[in-house]
Amino acid sequence: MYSIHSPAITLTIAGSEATGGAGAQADLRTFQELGTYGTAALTCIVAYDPADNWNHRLTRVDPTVLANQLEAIQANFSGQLDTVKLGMMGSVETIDVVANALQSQQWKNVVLDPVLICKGQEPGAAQDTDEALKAKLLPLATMTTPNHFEAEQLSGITISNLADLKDAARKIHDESGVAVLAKGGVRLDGPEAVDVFYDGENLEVLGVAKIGNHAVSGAGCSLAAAVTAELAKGRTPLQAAERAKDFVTAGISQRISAATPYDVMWQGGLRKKA
Ligand code: PXL
Repeated sequence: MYSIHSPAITLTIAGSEATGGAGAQADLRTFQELGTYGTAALTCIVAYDPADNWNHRLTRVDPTVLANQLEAIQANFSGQLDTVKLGMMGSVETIDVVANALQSQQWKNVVLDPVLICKGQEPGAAQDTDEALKAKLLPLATMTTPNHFEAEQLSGITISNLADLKDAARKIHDESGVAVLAKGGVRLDGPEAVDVFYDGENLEVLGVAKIGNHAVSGAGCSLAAAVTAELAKGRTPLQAAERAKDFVTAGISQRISAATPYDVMWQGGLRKKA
């Protein structure tokens, strides 16, 4: 005997980060933890180089191979899949394939984590990709989750304090029409890790006590993935942002130690202890 189960279906279009701290691996763990059925289409493969200060070795997935993955996922869950998260893209060609896939069906929620650079990468290395992301994917998104650096890039505002972060969130929303969760994280001074949510109506400051002053790998990916899972389950963007923040805070407080210069967040942080 069997029964048909219908969890919300979630999709991440993201890079693989082999150690599992970030990228599709973190997204899938988050999707599962929050009770959705996660699928993933890979855009690129990142392998840190332990012999070169953990710099990123990036291999792009052939755009046709990405298109094939998306075709399979969309056909398999046709009528059930209406929520997608966009992570690291890796190239302009990838962005074109993703824009096509987004336009090929209706979506309720398109969450863009505007990954411009990863920890350890050189800023400015991929200017074309960053511009294509802003021009082609941001207009198709319903919500975006820029970190401090990405919010500065998208808004053109230098962010030194909470007022700047609010201005940046407002500007990104006003220019794109999407709901914005702009993350101050540990980058802004003060005892709290502060994020700003703005959707054109509500401007909410989400703050929690900082857990140390070190960035933790996977927090950005997991936050956007948690927002995605909560939206897929029918929460509003603000509710999804609040729940995602709780999820990440618990995961950072139960971090996993690693040889990289940053620890890794644990997606099981909200689980009840056995
Ligand atoms: O944290 C951003 C990020 C996203 N996606 C992939 C990554 C990283 C950073 O390392 O490797 C695949």
